[in-house]
Amino acid sequence: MERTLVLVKPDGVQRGLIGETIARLERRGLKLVGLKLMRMTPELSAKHYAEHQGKPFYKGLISFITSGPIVAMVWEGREAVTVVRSQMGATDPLKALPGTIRGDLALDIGMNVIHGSDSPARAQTEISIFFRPDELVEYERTGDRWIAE
Ligand code: D4T
Repeated sequence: MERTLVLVKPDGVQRGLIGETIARLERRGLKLVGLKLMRMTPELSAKHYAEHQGKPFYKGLISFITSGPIVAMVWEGREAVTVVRSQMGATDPLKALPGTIRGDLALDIGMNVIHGSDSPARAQTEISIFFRPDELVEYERTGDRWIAE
């Protein structure tokens, strides 16, 4: 089953949106298989956002993402990467549709509450940056047979 990395960014933690974010993904039917509250170090954030190095918003992005605790999670489900991306909404919350997390809960392109991996390959890399294999939990949920046939 596909897995994806999700972060509740420092703005989401400070605004009390951890529960809201988890609830939306959980209600959709995705399964939480890894979870930690942590603070990203400059080294970790440089690794995570390596593709943005050199871009005009890079310095601000690193300073924001390391400015307070985040919640890192791994969610599992059929097409989990695509499902989370569509539920997050567009990077710029002003362009995100109502009903999405960013479209309902954010206004700023930097402070946009949530991160989700943008491809299955990226998800694997990102999960390995944030979690050791033994921190991910495999389990069955009794309700799973009512989510997908
Ligand atoms: P993340 O990676 O946080 O899930 O966001 P996206 O996948 O939706 O968007 P991204 O990788 O293009 O951008 C990463 C991160 O940088 C911030 N950002 C982005 C910013 O502050 N200014 C900008 O112009 C852009 C493009 C927001 C998300």
